[in-house]
Amino acid sequence: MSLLISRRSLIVGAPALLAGCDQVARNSAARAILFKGEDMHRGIQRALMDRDALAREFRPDQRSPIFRSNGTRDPGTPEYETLAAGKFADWRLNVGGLVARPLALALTDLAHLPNRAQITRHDCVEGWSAIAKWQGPTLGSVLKAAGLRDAARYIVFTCADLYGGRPYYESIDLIDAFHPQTILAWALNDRMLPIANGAPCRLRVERQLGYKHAKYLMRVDAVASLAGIGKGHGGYWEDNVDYDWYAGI
Ligand SMILES: Nc1nc2c(c(=O)[nH]1)N[C@H]1C(S)=C(S)[C@@H](COP(=O)(O)O)O[C@H]1N2
Ligand SMILES: [Mo]
Repeated sequence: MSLLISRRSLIVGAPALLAGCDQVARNSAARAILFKGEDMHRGIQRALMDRDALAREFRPDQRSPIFRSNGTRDPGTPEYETLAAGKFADWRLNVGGLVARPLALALTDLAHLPNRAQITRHDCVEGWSAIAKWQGPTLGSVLKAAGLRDAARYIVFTCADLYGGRPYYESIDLIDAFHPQTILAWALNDRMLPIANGAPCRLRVERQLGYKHAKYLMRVDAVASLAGIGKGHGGYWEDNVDYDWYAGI
């Protein structure tokens, strides 16, 4: 394992390629820690992929005429209805868990953090794709503001909706959390995120399949382990069906 990881770092870890990336997950020592405790299969799969590579970005004219919705199209709970009726002015994204400074961020706070806009292709496991422009603060900038504690290994996203009666949640590791294209999107194609697509804020984690892109975000928590969350497999589909936790594309 460690041999694979350090060889991979030698091949792709050229400093020029990594300029501007966060250091936390960008060296072999950090990777060795991140992979510790994971099963061999998962660790090797991830070690062999170029986790730092950027997802392809497209031109504005390549965008899909419509960006469809999938899964929950409206959480419809009384709490969510109240937030939506107030145009999400009272919504707060709570950032907590293994952080030094828990945060409660309003939409205006998200807009004032370092934002990134990107035109990317969304790939759903069910076999459809669509290209759209997304904008929001990088998750990395939010986590830096909160100050990750050393024990943090995963970021867990808690959503406002139940899908099929069960809470939707997702999780990613720190490599994806600090990937420069991983953003908390509040805008889709230059407009506020529609309810069907996860208003007021959803995750974009561009190197993974659609089900990882949690919509209707309410909480972002740093954790040391996924064991105590849901049924312990790290996400709605991972727990309730048998989808892979790491859905790399
Ligand atoms: N909270 C929540 N997030 C979710 C889902 C959901 O049902 N609830 N569906 C997932 C799936 S399977 C896909 S393909 C995308 C769809 O995003 P869209 O509705 O903007 O097309 O959201 C993902 N995130
Ligand atoms: Mo999906």
